[in-house]
Amino acid sequence: MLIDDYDPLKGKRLQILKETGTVIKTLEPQLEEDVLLKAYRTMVLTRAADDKAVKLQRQGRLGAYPPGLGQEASQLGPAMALDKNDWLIWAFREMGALIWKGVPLWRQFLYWMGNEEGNNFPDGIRVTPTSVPVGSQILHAVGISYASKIKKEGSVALVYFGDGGSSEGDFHEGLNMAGVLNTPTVFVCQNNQYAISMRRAKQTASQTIAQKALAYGFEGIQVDGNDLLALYAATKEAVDRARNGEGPTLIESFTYRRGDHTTSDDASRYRPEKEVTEWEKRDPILRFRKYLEKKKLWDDEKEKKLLDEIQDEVERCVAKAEAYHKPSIEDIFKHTYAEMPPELKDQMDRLQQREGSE
Ligand SMILES: Cc1ncc(C[n+]2csc(CCOP(=O)(O)OP(=O)(O)O)c2C)c(N)n1
Repeated sequence: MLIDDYDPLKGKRLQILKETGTVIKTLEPQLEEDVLLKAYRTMVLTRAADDKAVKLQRQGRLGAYPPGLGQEASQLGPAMALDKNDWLIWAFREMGALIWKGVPLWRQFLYWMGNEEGNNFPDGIRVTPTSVPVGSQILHAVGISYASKIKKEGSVALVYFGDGGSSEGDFHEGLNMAGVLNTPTVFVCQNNQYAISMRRAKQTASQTIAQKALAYGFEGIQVDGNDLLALYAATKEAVDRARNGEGPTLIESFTYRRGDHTTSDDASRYRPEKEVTEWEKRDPILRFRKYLEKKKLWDDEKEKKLLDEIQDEVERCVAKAEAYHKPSIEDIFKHTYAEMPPELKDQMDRLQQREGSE
């Protein structure tokens, strides 16, 4: 039992895969080879798509974008522990988790290009839309999982948020109700050490974020956020517990944002270069690649082939998003209320007139 053994008050952090690519055999999750290879592909694709999104923003082809460089395992590991009917509720930096859940990559590009249609996911994919208001999605997750419990659906809701999100009222309200109602919710805090320029140490005086779960009456665990195997294993246990009626779990994924907060930010103004280079050495993708190599599942030739394939895939997705029809002015207004209030209607009319006269 990982969660019971990694009591956050004892200052322990779960790690299964070491930086050298070796594993703690007794804790190694038993994943099929094709799942391991798909996981590696997903992380490499995520990094390539993320890098492309930043470049597109610089070329004026995409709006503001939040890069996820260095957080690929932190995003993917938890998502891998979900079944098809489980819900994934995200913030705005979890591209890899969405790819795993089946959200088309081109729709993600489309969203950041400013088209709400990017949030229109195929039927049957239980992923909520992007949530930019920090922390609000935590409440949605608790509500969704409570509904699942009442309806005896057997589905679990997993929600991502950041260390900054853990300071919001929504976090405390959400965790409190999840504890009281014993909901099947898995809270995943991607502690990437910063909320824009605010360091983790200024965010909370608690030693860990995981330990906050204890005050709400359930378990918390801190996991190495650059270790895909540890994240998968801890989340799988949390998901199984939730499904068995044992209630919520808070997982703190201890990781690092190596890029800027968004393309509107310049992280070099508030964080030392040395800190970033230290974290580069803990790169989650490289670590996982070493693991696959030790298992004789990967080599340089396979890597080259994969990179070429992924380059093509990313370009195809960008082309598809760019070819998608532009949203109309009306689209900006029409999805908020069933019946549009007069002041919104007035704004829409004025904008339509202005566009018409240009
Ligand atoms: C309610 C709310 N307040 C402020 C903001 C502005 N804002 C956007 S992202 C962000 C920091 C979020 O940090 P964290 O939760 O740690 O997630 P990260 O961006 O590091 O992934 C802030 C303050 C917002 N979007 N919503």
